Amino acid sequence: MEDCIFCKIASGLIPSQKVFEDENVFAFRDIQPMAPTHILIIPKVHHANLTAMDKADQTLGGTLLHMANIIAQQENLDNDGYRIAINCGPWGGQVVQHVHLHLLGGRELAGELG
Ligand code: DGP
Repeated sequence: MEDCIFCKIASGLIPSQKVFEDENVFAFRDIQPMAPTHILIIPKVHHANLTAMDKADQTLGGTLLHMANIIAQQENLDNDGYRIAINCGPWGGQVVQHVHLHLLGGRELAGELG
């Protein structure tokens, strides 16, 4: 999508600290990290948010979750633990309108889910 910042990051138009890339998924470090490790995992195809994904996108959703698991292990987060979050819509705190998983770790996490 033309005006989407995460589409531009996934296509390399905007630079990022890339962590992982394959044909479907792109992962990069968050520009405003909330934890020592804060990685965003996105599909290359544009979906504005989780609500915009439907039954046909189930496999993609599973792929994103699987990649979060793999990246968490690569970043050595799996032993102490980590958090995966998806913000959806204004009350969910979503700012960028391209579906993304936050992978947070490297410290003990508290907050509303803690
Ligand atoms: P959310 O609130 O769930 O939409 O989170 C959006 C996240 O995206 C937020 O933690 C900051 C991050 N972010 C926004 N713009 C950029 C960018 O240009 N580069 C990187 N690496 N991260 C960005």
